Amino acid sequence: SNIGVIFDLDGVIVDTAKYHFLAWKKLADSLGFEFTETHNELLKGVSRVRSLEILLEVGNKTITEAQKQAFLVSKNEDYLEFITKMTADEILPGVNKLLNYLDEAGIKYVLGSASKNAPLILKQVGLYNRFAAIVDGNSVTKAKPDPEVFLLGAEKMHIKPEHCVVFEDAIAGIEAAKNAGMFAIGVGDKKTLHKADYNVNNLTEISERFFETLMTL
Ligand code: B16
Ligand code: MG
Repeated sequence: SNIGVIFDLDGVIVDTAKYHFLAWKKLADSLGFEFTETHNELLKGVSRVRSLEILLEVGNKTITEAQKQAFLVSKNEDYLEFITKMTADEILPGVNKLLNYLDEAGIKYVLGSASKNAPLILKQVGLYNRFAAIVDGNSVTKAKPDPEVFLLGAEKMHIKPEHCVVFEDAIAGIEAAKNAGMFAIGVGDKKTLHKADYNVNNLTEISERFFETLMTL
């Protein structure tokens, strides 16, 4: 096939945002300020380090570099406690069906996530071996909205960026896809993701016809 697909992880394949929230909230609690689900929206698609910076801005806290490193480690330990309990039941609606269709149609797909825990999460839910490649927070130096993660994904598939379709739930991710010159599909709130080329609420809304049409473009 002449097209390739790149999937974001959190918010597209699984909902790990709820676990990030619980782990960040625990840190905020220990520092004595409130951290809400609304605040958590700001962290979606954003790197771990940047997430901590945003959290500290919310709490109006300044800390030392050493403390920062320690908080990043402890937050991830708390997060991993949730992640290591994940099962295939947590794969979001429409994902398995779409991957099956892509396999049948011979359309390549890779993961393009900011998470350094992406391989572990995919193993937990049994999807690790399905992707042609996993491009994640360990393989890139620049975070979304920089296009690096998606350009690397395209390279792994040997598909030109303009022939790649990206599924993303975060504003920074949609921007990254557009910066890469790709077709961006926003998964989630249409108003929030208005920069996307196409919008769906979840992957059950992507039909086979949709890809057949894309391939003829
Ligand atoms: P980690 P995605 C992102 O995943 C999350 O949306 C974001 O909230 C998180 O801070 C980031 O991964 C880094 O995750 O701490 O596991 O390295 O949406 O890019 O798949
Ligand atoms: Mg995401």
